[in-house]
Amino acid sequence: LALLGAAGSAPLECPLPDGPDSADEATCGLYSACVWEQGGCRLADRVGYQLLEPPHVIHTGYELLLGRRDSEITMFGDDVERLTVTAVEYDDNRMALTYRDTDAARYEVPVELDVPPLPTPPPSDPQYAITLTATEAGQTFGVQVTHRQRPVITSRPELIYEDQFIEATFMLGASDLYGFGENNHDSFRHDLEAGVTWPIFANGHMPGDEIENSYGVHPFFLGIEDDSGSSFGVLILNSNAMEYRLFLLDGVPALTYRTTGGILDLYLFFGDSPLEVLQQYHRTIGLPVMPPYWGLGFQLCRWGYKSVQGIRDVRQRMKAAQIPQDVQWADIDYMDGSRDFTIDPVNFKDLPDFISELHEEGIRFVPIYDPTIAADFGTYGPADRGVEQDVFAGWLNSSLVPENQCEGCKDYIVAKERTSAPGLFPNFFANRTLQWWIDEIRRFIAVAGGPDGFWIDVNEPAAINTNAEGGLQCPHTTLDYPPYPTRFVRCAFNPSGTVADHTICMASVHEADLDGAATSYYHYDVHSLYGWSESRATRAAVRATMAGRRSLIVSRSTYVGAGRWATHWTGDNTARWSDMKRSVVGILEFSMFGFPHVGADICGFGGDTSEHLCLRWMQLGAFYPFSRNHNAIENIDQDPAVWPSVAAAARDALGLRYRLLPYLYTLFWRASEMGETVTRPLAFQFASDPTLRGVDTQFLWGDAVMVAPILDEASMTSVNVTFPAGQWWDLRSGALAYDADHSGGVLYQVALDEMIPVFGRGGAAVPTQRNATTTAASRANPFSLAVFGAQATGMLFWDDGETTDTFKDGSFYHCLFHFSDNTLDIQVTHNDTQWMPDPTLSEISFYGVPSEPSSVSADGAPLPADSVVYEPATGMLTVHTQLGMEADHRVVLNY
Ligand code: MIG
Repeated sequence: LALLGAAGSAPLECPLPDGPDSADEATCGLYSACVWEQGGCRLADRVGYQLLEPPHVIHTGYELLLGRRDSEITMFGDDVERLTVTAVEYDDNRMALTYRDTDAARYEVPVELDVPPLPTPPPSDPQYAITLTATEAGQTFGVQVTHRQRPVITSRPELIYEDQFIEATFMLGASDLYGFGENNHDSFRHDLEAGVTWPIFANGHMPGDEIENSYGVHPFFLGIEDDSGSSFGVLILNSNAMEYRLFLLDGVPALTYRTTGGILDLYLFFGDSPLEVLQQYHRTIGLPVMPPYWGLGFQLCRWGYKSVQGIRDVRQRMKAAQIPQDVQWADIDYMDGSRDFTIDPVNFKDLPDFISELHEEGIRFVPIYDPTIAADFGTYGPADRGVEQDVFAGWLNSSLVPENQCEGCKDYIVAKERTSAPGLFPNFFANRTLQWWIDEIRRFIAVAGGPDGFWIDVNEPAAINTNAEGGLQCPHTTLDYPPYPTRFVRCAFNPSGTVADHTICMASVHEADLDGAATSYYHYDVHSLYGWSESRATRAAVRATMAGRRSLIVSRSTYVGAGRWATHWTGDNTARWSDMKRSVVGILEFSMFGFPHVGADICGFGGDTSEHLCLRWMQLGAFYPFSRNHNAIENIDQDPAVWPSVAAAARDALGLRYRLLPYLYTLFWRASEMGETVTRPLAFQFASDPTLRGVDTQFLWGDAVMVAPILDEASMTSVNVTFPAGQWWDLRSGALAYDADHSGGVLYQVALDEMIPVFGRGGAAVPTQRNATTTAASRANPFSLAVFGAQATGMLFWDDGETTDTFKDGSFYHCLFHFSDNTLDIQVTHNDTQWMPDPTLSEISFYGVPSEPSSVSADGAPLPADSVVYEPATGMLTVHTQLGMEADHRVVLNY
């Protein structure tokens, strides 16, 4: 409680709509909640709420009734007079703190969280405790949550809760803070000294170098509290335009959170490590979808293929260069007039034939879909059927409908995207729209004989001419012109300076009935859920049309929980070294957000790439969980077969990726069943080493494989690798690279024709498979195992790689590896091997064997001497075996 008092003293900045730089005495004087003091515009002390009656203790926490401290002062008016705050303890690791208007219903995010239904029994041994600073009527409200006695969240009294503006500041018990997005962060850990205010609101603009809000919305952050790695996470479940600022307030880490609607709804997660917190978070928002095995293969795309023959040519040179490829993509080029569900009748007329050619080779095809439906009535079925079934988003009321907006467009909202005609926007919140979307996809599959996956683009949703000169002007309601429009409107890329820049008007409406009760949403509230709703509809279409196949849905705009249905790529980066570096931050953040299958456009989307950049980027991208090279129209070709040097680098790096796929796939299974992460920062895996907290130029796959990419043009042939304590082996040479009980750095020279360093961690046993140029072929190979160090553990999960619910239905294989005392045990826990064309463990590599064993035996029988190879220089022992994987085995190194 003492801490609360201290935290309460430093003044808070007043939220001026034009930003802190607009602060002057006159502007400050416009707001009765603000005071001009010492040359700054501060929030008045009287801002906030007080208890109206003593707290009610409910069996899962508290219920509190609050009233305003001073009803004479306001920021933007329409203050909520009475608030009901509930503190709910769900279980030992999770609780919620929810602030609602006592007297009126407000919009709440329609995303269901997986928390126990109330009333839930009180948790037996919560890691956290809630303390209230006020207990008597009339006292100023404050709440503090401690995690194992340490205060981690302490509310400041100056809470503002108005119709279109909510602001809350919390003091935080951690200075290593990560998360919040989607933003183009340059570093993974937040820089509290810089204390930047970042907007969050779905936006389709190409990310640049300024402070920007990007495609998706994830109001989730995590703090590591101390040297033990003890951590907490916070989800602020809200979907309105918002902003956050992580900064130092009188030297103490703090968060100021502002949103423009909805409610203030905090979910708190606690764990002994960051990974535990993320597991709690992923379980709560919905476990990520399991990608098909082929989705882990290399994927090739570009915008600007001129014809089917153009794609065939690229495919040919990929094959000639023997570069692995599992998926061929097609951008809007294949469409007729950029319209969904059509095929260009001239240049892409043989697309269906091409899709079957790909299938014969074991390659998959993923085309793009835009949400916008061209208003080409009479000649374009999807639009006609859409109007007939009333699937498009309309206006708040008919008085807002612009005159003559387009013939046959009824009262729908019309905006321009890339289609030849004005575009209509499907309202994916309605069941009838889902049915229409499923039907259109089914019709397209019938014509094209594919696709295997769905690339759902520009679903922020993007509309290029809204509020632009000569474009559609949104009506002047408080929805499109809210009193506090957030920092978004001041972003460099927001030329109109409005909330609806580059998207549809906030005054449009979505009728909704997906979860039973019919309601309708203003676009203002659900704008950032548009990609979420399209992901959900597309997943429904996959279920309805693809007979139990997982498929792959890759969405540009995402929201909390959409990882259940779709995966993500980080959008329109630029072919620059700085964007390559930033991509590591992006994939680490999306793994936090529950999107383990994520990657950036390899070699860069915008602008021409260069041979060296593309070479290093192919090497890094070979270790993106979602590995796709993609390029914008009019840029030079950048598929990896273009340059012999890049082709060689791609063969090597993707070769290693394909060898490691059984391990990577097992990680994806663990993510989709247990909420684990696939790609991890060193800070989260080795959380008790505070020196690793800022490392964001390297990453891990699970806990066993560490990738150290080359990210700097200035040092294109060297990289300083940070090693966490322990033993690490260089997978390129098999040599021991690091062995210490503390972390440290080692400088590596990496010539342009050498692969970036990738390491195996001492203590890990990693299942692998001989690589091939497709996963269809690599899956047919026997398995291998890499055992790092004198003691190691690991596991393998395997199934058909293709159909849904294999784990639930028991159609899978699973085994455990355990090595110690020179004895390797392979223990089969579920022995359905029918999906393994060759269920044999044919090679085991032991890294770090100090001396040559006299013999090696398998299941008690010595192996022939020529099947055991020992390299004294590296200490690597390779054992060739023929072990059937359906049964347990024991392999012993005899001395
Ligand atoms: O307005 O479909 O982010 O990957 O190539 C651009 C063309 C629309 C944006 C996507 C990008 C894609 C491009 N799209």
